[in-house]
Amino acid sequence: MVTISSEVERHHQISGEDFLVNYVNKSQPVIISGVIPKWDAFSKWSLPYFRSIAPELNICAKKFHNGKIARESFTIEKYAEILEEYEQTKNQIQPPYCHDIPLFSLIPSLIKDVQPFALDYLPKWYAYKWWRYCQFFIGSSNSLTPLHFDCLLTNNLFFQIVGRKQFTLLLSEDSKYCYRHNWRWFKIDPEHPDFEQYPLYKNARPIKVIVHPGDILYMPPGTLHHVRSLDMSISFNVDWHTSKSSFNGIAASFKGMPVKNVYYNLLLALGLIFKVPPQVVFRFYKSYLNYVS
Ligand SMILES: O=C(O)CCC(=O)C(=O)O
Ligand SMILES: [Fe+2]
Repeated sequence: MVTISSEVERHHQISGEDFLVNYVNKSQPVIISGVIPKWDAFSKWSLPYFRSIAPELNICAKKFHNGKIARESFTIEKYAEILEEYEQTKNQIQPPYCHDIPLFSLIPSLIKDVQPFALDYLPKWYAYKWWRYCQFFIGSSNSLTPLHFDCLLTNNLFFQIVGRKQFTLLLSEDSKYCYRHNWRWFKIDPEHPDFEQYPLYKNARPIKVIVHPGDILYMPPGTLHHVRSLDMSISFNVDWHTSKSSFNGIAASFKGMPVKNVYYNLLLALGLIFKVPPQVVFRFYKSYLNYVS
């Protein structure tokens, strides 16, 4: 069954081959439903659950303000308390957003809650300890990730577990209308665009989609996204390369990609193009998961 959701196709249970041929190879975003809803994560995961299994674990949360990011660290115990209070009262300042956390590596018991994992959609190279490439996003309703593309120009499979999120997507060819700064961030606020200050944005074609629990959203390399949590939310993604995107990720050194990012792309290209085993590559790639910029 195929339905169109404001220009992003929504499919029920497509095969790995279909996904590769019709979406990855054509750089088309897609939402895939019906693949993961049987995961135990849907009945188990919540912030109180994470608190019950790892109360003392320290997690880093971010505040995005005027193009700058401030970081603060909390125990899960404290973070759960802050979010609970916010969801009950909704009248205080927006809590910081726990963003890009490798939670499966920090709490390995969570890995069994996402079985069988959607490995058909990833290159085989990622199958070995795939959870090491997952980054979590945990936050209150109204949390916001401002407009950006993913910093290594990877593909992104985004798994929505708890709550809904509204994504505003812009395909990479529209980035020239969005006023880029600092490699991967953009000055446009797609929810309140200021056409006087940023007139080129009139030419852009933003696509709004709502991602629900059980959905997988695929974003091709370089897709701009602005993400608003509509509810308290738990999600995670896998940023991954094909051999072609890893090559493009290296070539992006000529388009202003920071040297450190090119280094991580070189490592991934060693795996995807030259078949260096993941056990070897990951030793050097690991630090990326705490870097992400
Ligand atoms: O969910 C979010 O707030 C941000 C997600 C994101 O930027 C990503 O998956 O790359
Ligand atoms: Fe992103």
